[in-house]
Amino acid sequence: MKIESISLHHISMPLVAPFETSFGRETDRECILVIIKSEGLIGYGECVPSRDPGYNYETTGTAMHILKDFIVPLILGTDVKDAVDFQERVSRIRGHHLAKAGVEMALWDLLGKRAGKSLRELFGGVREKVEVGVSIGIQESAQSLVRTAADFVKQGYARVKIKIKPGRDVEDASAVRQAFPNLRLQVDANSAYSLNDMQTLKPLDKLNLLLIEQPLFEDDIWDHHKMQEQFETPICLDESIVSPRHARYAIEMKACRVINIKAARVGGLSQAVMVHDLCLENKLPVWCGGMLETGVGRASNLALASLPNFVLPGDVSASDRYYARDITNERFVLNADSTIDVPGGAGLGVTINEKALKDFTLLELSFVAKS
Ligand code: OSB
Ligand code: MG
Repeated sequence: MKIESISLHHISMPLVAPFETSFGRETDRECILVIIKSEGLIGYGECVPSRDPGYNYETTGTAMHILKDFIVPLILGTDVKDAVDFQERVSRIRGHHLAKAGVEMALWDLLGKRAGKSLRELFGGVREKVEVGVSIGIQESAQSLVRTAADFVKQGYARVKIKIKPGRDVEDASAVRQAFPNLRLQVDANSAYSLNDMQTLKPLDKLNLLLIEQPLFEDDIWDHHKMQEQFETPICLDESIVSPRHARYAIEMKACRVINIKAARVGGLSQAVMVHDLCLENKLPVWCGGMLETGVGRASNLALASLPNFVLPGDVSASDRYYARDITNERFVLNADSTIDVPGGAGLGVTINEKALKDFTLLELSFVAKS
């Protein structure tokens, strides 16, 4: 595919409610929309870093820099065959997986549109709707958390994840468990603890949780192995799995029993499929993580989650859980069985609301190939 032009839109969208994790609180979601034009087609991709380096080291600022100064020059005006070709070119750029993944997503959108196939078809997805849950940020108190959880359960979410941090862990999780004895419940610490905290966290093991997500350091795998040895509840890794190689390390070290797959974190959809396949071979269940995506990234997550080993509900909630107004014309809705439909149109299967995109854009950079 001849890459004729690339534009990068740094956007900021108001969330319907603030989202608080162990690393910070967001009221507006920043990300970068990548738009690539090629041979009469337009491909869209979403780079998901936030404004601040809380989840990992990338930010919208670092991603803009890596995109404009390194990734764009490697592909603009050239013929990019496929995702393998793209990954080979960007392999000389260390890290910056969220930046790379946004471009790969746009290339997949183009590949699908050219072939007249959805991403689900291109990846070999096996389901037309995927089971989803909701990720609830830290609330004012355990009582307000229970009220928020009750509201989402009433809306039809059959799986709830709550964010925890030191001082807001066992009490919060116990309160939700007490209010909902049979709810599929899990917690996510976003790297807020160390092995010294095991005694504090031990009561979580008695709450019948689906999993405990990323309790320890974001660059750690070995200590998670030590923690898993002491816990009955499966440990799930998010931040630590930054590539298929890291997934293999975690499996070999028995550092977790579940992996949360985010295409962005592992450097692109092609890498995410590799992590999926590796986990399938090793009988490790996976689920699709989320980064508060716009409709563009949400479509991508749904396509990925249609692969066979995504057997746990994903953090891919309905559009109205995040944004009153989105940049896609399509909005994703929750079905009565706690699922969301996988888009069936060519590529990502979404279209852009140009007016909304314009209103949310803070900065736009465009690059056109010399003909
Ligand atoms: O750790 O899974 C995470 C959001 C931003 C950054 C990290 C995480 C999250 C979520 C939200 O948990 C998932 C979603 O609903 O998109
Ligand atoms: Mg997480």
